[in-house]
Amino acid sequence: MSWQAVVLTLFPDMFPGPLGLSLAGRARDGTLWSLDAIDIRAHAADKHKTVDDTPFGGGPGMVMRPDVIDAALAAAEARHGALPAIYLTPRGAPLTQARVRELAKGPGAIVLCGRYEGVDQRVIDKRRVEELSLGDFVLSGGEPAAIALIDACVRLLPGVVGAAETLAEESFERGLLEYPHFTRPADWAGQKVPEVLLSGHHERIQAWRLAEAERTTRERRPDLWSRYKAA
Ligand code: 9WO
Repeated sequence: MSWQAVVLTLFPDMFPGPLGLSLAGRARDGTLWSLDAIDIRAHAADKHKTVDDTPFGGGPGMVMRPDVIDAALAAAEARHGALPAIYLTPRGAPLTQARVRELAKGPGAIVLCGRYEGVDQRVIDKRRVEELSLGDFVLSGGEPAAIALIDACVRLLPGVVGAAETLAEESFERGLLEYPHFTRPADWAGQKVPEVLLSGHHERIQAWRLAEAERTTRERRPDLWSRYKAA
């Protein structure tokens, strides 16, 4: 059974987008993973296809109606069976590589893309939709975040990325940021590649890479660094 990505969006034409190219695109032949973009507007009840309304309590913007989102989620589950449902929002819990790994190991995910100021909280709660954030910033909608989340999951599916060890070595698996990468030419713009990387001495190269991953993490992400040191 291939990994099922189901996206609920007001802009189905945004998909597959980048997911139709490169690694993810080649794997999307239905055997490794599949993508279904469901138009939320198709599940609006009235003849005007209304999907939003003004916020109770006043304030700027509009809110997506709970009945419309509920109907779209029901259609997704009817079509694809029970899948974890995720709502990408700045209000969400931080997405982690550990959560990505869990999702990639499962049957797939329904990804709800909000627009306007967001989705009525009652349908999120009723359907126990998991609220996740990619970072502390606000997009114009959830679609770019959905593409990122699906890409992060698809690249972990068996057979999508060639050398499994490439993934195994990923520093994130160890809770560290990646070490810096270099390629030819060895001398570029007067800057040379670190000598150790040209030495062919694998233990020294591995030690240098770990030291660089630790240095970068300590300098840029004290939160990750303290967790790594405690582990
Ligand atoms: C819109 C808006 C308009 C006026 C005043 C305040 C406002 N807040 C928002 C807003 O947060 N809109 C979001 C748009 C609602 C959920 C979907 N959208 C979204 C998701 N923007 N950014 C994300 C997102 C998702 C995951 N990780 C980071 C950001």
